[in-house]
Amino acid sequence: MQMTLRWFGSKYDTVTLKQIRQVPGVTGVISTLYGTTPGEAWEMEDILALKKEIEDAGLELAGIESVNIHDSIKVGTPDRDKYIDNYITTLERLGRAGIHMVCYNFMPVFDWTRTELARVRPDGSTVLAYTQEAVDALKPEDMFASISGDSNGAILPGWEPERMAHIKELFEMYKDVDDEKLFANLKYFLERIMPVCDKYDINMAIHPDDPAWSVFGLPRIIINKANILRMMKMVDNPHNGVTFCSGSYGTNLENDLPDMIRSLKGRIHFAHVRNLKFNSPTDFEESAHLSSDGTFDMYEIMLALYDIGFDGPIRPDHGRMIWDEVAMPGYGLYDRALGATYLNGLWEAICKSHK
Ligand code: DNO
Repeated sequence: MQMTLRWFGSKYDTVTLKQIRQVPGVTGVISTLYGTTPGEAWEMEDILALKKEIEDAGLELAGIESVNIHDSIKVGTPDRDKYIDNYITTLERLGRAGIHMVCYNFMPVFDWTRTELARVRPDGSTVLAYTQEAVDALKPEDMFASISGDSNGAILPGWEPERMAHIKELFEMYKDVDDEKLFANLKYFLERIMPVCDKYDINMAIHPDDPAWSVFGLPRIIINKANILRMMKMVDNPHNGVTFCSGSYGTNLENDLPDMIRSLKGRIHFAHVRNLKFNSPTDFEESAHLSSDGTFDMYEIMLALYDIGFDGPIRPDHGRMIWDEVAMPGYGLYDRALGATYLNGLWEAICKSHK
């Protein structure tokens, strides 16, 4: 596996490539072209400039998170082919630039959803948190405003204000889309992009829905073992793969994370590894990465990845805000660096004990 951190680009991130380079064991970053909107074809020169900037800092661009999918593709409207053509052009250019892993999601309207961006924990750190009760009390169009005050001025991935301004129209677009329709639209999209993925050896890695259940009555399908295996079978090509995100699948306590990992052998192309602490099955907060601070057995998760021969990029995921850092919630430097170091420690111990 290759340890990486997500990086939001020099224009948007408070964390620098130089700082990332100094986190022991981190050799790459995961990034994207910020400033592009879903549906457009990326320019080759922009891709190459991003890659060069990262390489000049002594790191590798280990993959893209995300090339986002236009809502017309998810909804399956008649103009979807135009947007799929643009997606294919982007993949072609990424392939030609030597980039072989692309993370994306198929969540309607909202990307990941949290109800608090700065819940204070007993140690004074602040974390992202979610309660179903808070969501149930809100109208979707008020969701963005209810959390944006705590974002430290950052634009959260998936919560771009331009999209949120059209939230009512977005809900309208999805009104006839149920789980089956979403599966069918995902299949259509994957079948169209697989030839270019085969040609350039691009591993597509779908990110799970977070939380792993329906919010605001919207359909959500990438939520559990049965559904993800259905998706793998539906387009049975190794380039149709998964971002295994422990914190997203883990929101549903019925998901057995190590078992899911083992069932996805050969199809996990990217891993997000983090821990959650549950106060009730529908009230959770993002703890430190250590097993002892949360609910998941992080050793078992890393062991399962080791057992299936996982060799893609991995990253610690959202961290706590600690040591007075001011950064995008979940994406400060300090706690993610601690997370990377901890995961590297687990991995070293697993490798040595298997010699
Ligand atoms: C949240 C992230 C998600 C993820 C997308 C993938 O921090 O894990 O926003 O990047 O869902 O497309």
